[in-house]
Amino acid sequence: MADGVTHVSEKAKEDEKVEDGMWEETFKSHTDSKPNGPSSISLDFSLPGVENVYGIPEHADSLKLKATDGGDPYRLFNLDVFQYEVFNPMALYGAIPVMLSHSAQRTMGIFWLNAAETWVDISSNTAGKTVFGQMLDYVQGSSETPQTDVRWISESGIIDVFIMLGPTPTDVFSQYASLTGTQAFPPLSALAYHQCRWNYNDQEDVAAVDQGFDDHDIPYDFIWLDIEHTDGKRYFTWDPHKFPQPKDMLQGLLDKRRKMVTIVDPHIKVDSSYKIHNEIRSKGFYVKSKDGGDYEGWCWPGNSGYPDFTNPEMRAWWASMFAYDQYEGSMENMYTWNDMNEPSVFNGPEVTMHKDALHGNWENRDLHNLYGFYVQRATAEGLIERSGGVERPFVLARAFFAGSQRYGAVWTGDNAAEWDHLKISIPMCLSLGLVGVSFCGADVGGFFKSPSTELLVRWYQTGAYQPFFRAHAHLDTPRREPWLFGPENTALIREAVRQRYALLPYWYQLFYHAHHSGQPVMRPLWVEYPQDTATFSMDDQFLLGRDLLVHPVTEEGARGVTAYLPGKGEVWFDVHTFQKHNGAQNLYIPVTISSIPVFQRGGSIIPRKARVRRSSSCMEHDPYTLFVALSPKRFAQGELYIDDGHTFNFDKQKQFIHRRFSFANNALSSRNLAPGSQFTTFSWIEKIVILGASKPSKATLKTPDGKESLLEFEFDASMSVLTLRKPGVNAGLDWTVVLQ
Ligand code: NBV
Repeated sequence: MADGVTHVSEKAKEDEKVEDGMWEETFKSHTDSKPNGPSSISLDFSLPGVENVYGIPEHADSLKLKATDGGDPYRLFNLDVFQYEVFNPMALYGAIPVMLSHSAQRTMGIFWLNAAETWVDISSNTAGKTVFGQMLDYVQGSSETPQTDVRWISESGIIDVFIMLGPTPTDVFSQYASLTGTQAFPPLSALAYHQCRWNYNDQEDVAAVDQGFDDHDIPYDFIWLDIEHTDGKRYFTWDPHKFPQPKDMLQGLLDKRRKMVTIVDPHIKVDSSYKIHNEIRSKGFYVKSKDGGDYEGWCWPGNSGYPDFTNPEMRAWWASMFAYDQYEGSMENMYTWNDMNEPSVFNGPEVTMHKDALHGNWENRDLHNLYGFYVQRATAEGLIERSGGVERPFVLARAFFAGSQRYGAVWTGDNAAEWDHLKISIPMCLSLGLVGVSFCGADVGGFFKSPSTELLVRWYQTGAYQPFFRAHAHLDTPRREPWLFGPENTALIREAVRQRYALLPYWYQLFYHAHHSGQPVMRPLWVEYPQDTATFSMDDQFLLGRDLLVHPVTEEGARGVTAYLPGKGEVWFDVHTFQKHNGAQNLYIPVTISSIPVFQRGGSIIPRKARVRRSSSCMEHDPYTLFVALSPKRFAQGELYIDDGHTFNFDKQKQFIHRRFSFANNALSSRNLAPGSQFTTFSWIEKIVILGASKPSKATLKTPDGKESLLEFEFDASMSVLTLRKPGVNAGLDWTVVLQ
């Protein structure tokens, strides 16, 4: 008996240990009261035949996810992480609980719809096996089928899972889009170049930087103001000394057809003389602490409240604050940046909100990863409303969740001016694209620290071919506007930015498709070559749409890169030299500091605008050059999409032009892809460059009115490039060019 008693009391102690932290948990000086007790949900998935899984951003890791057995799982919990490490499964600013699996046979997706803290464990029976080991298995006829097992664990909520069966990558993208929506179609200018730093100091500084771009002949569309532009970190206000006349400043930009972004963070200064705070408090719109009072934490403004963005009434009120008469000094060329929307709480556990803080009846624990999503949503709705529903918004956010693509762009947060951070920007944006978020970018130049000139140049060259293209820098770093590194480097940066502007018609078309069908803009190669196992784990190159392959130089001191050109029987053309290369091969490309290796797929037609101007909107009516890259069978196809570049009229009134270009049987034609749509453009076709061509004896332009005219042309026999001069036909009309 005595023995038994001892036994029981020891067991009780054991139980207590096990239960430690289950009903109340302490983390550093923080206590999580766990009023509903311990909870968690979990489900295991076995994926037979699968060796490759992708997605579940945001992590600074390779595109192909790693087996985590033995190590930390991938964590999904929106956090403001200071100086994050690369190649690490730790949680970052955003969370999209969507994983894709891919094999040569099929692509599938798992959408684990849960916004609580989530962990994903991956194990694989082929992980860790060398290629030799795998070959040995194959030769010996090992009967073991490759398999990946995935365990999802969330702290609270219910099991709500969607399996997207594919079987193709395209199918998975549209299946996922049908659940969470597609990429918002951004204003065209948002796809151009953005100049940011923490901070542009005052109106004079903004004017000088703006002028610097003109003096150095570098286009840009947006200049950004970080937190220092406000009156004491009170968002929706301006520092009265540094920015006394915001409208004059905005008008100055407008006159040059340029725009501005100001930051509006979701932490609100607790200050009874601040209108925004008073209204939120009096309407009861703040998140509440577990005791029922307004939840308060430290952030930039000092003591701050956090509006409850999960409340639709709160969001409607927040949206109304962007009206021109509410947000004083704002104008139609001013857009918004939502930073710190994880939310960041400097004195909170892990620099975020306490899990027992309350959003109505919901604990933050249950919906934590959705907070940032709702901040961006309310802001985007505000920008739409201020224009009476006419204008498309542009909002950049740091935290995000599944579906955030509907409200704007995201960026990869506070990276560093290091080569590894430049490299990781590729898999980070590719992972986001796979799960719906096409509009992604990384701070060009790196946020923390100061880049070497070579790194800065390489970053511009890489960023010019990533969806969201913005330079940004920490407050404590030396200035780094593009012209501060000597004329040669200015020229290199100018060239990278100009390449971006020339390609804007193609970027715009890709975003139009992302908006329509959920297909990613920036794609891993396996999306287009699903059976080519050589493409399954590439972190250093990517496709833009189907037709451009980019292998930026991301190695310090590089003298060459090896790009993999996919597609047996296909050809690829170097877009700079027009040299033709066969797929599928590993191609060594010698590089200099000016090289940005980009290839156009034989069989495609890409529209560009060749004239350099101050901003994208200055290029609106400029003519197009068509680059026709012929397949080995002398065939090519492409598209052109045009609308006003900024309103919803493309959707509501079908005001757009969508053309199909086809080259076949020695004739190139333009046909309407969207009968019933209406739009007129001043732009015309200025030049047609045909790669992989042979020399014709004549080129005739035919229009539907029966008119025929001979076109001047040049033929470069060494490169097989045929250039047709001035077809001069309007870009919205039917036409055919016949080569004889
Ligand atoms: O608002 C200041 C910065 C901003 O520049 C950066 O882009 C954000 O990611 N912000 C973070 C807050 C402080 C960073 C140390």
